[in-house]
Amino acid sequence: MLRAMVVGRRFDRQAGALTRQGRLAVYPSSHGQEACQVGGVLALAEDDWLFPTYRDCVALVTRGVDPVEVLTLLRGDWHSGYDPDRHRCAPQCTPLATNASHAVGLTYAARRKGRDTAALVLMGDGATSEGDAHEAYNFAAVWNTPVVFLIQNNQWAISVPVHRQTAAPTLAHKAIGYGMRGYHVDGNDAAAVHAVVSRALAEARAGGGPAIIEAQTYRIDPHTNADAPQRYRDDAEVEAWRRRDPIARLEALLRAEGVVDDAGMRRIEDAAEELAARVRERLSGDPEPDPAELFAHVYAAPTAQLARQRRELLDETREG
Ligand SMILES: Cc1ncc(C[n+]2csc(CCOP(=O)(O)OP(=O)(O)O)c2C)c(N)n1
Repeated sequence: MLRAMVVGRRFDRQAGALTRQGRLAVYPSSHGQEACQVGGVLALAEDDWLFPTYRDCVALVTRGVDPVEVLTLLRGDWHSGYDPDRHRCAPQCTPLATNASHAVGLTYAARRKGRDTAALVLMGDGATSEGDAHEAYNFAAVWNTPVVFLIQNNQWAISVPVHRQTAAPTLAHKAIGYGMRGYHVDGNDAAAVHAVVSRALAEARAGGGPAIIEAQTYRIDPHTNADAPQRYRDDAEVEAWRRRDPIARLEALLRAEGVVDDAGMRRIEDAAEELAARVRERLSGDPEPDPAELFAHVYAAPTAQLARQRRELLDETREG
C-alpha cells in the first residue's frame, strides 16, 4: 500500500506538471486521497470491478492500468483510454454519480449469470446529492447487489462545503434510509480503509447486500488546474489536513514496526521517479486524433442523428 501511495502521488504530481505544459487539457488531483484510492482498490479481488470518477486516476494506476492510458482521455484522445474489460475498470465518469448505477447494473447482471463479481464505486461527497446516487443506492439495496459505495468525503464539491451538501449527521447515515450497511472511516488511514472495504466487499459477495462507506479525507490541491480555491477556503484548513498526510502516517507506522527503513523508502521513491520519467517521455508528443472516431463506438449501428452530426463535424474540420 505504501509503495502504491508513493507511486500514485508522484504520478499525480507529474500529471499536474503535464497540464501546466499544455500536454493535458485538465487534471483533477488525488493528492491527499491516496489512502482511500489505494486502500480501496487493493481490497478488490481480481474479478471485481472498479467504477472510478474523474478524481480517481491514482486508483486506476493502482489497479494496474497503464498510467499513460489513464491520462489518454485528458489529452483529448480517445473515449476511455484503456480497455475496461481487461482491467475490470469502468471508464472514469465525469457526470457525477452515473458510475454508481452502472455498477449496480453490472453486478446485478453478473449475479444472474451465477458469478459473484462485486464492485467498488468511488464517489465524492457532492455526488451523493445527485438523483443518480439515490437511484443506485436504492436499486442496489432492493436487488441486494454486491456493490460497495466508497464516498471520498474530501470536504468540498468544488466551492461547496459538505455542510451545505447535506443535513444528515454523516454521509454514512444515508445507508440507514436505503436499508443497507453504513460505515464511517478515517480516509487518511490506508490500513483502516483497506480493512473496512475488504469487510464490506466480503459481506456483499456472501449475499449481505451493498454498503455505503464514508471516508473522511481532504482534497489538498485545487478541484482541478482550472480552480482557484483561495476564493472559498482558508490556507489554515489545508495546512491542518496536510499534517494528517496519509503517506506520512503509513510510513511512520511501517517504520515503527520495522517493515520499512531508509533504504526501502529510497527503492520506493526510485520506482516512483522511474514511472514519472516514463510518463513524461511517452506524453512528450501531441496526439493526432481523428475527429470521426468520436462517433465510432457509440452505437453498434449509428443513429441517423449521429450520422448527421458526424458529417457536420467532418465538414467543419475540413473547412478549419
Ligand atoms: C451531473 C453533474 N453535475 C454537475 C457537474 C459539475 N461538477 C463537476 S465536479 C463537481 C463537484 C463534485 O464534487 P464531489 O462529488 O464532492 O467530488 P470531488 O470533485 O470533490 O472529488 C461538479 C458539481 C458534473 N460533473 N456532473
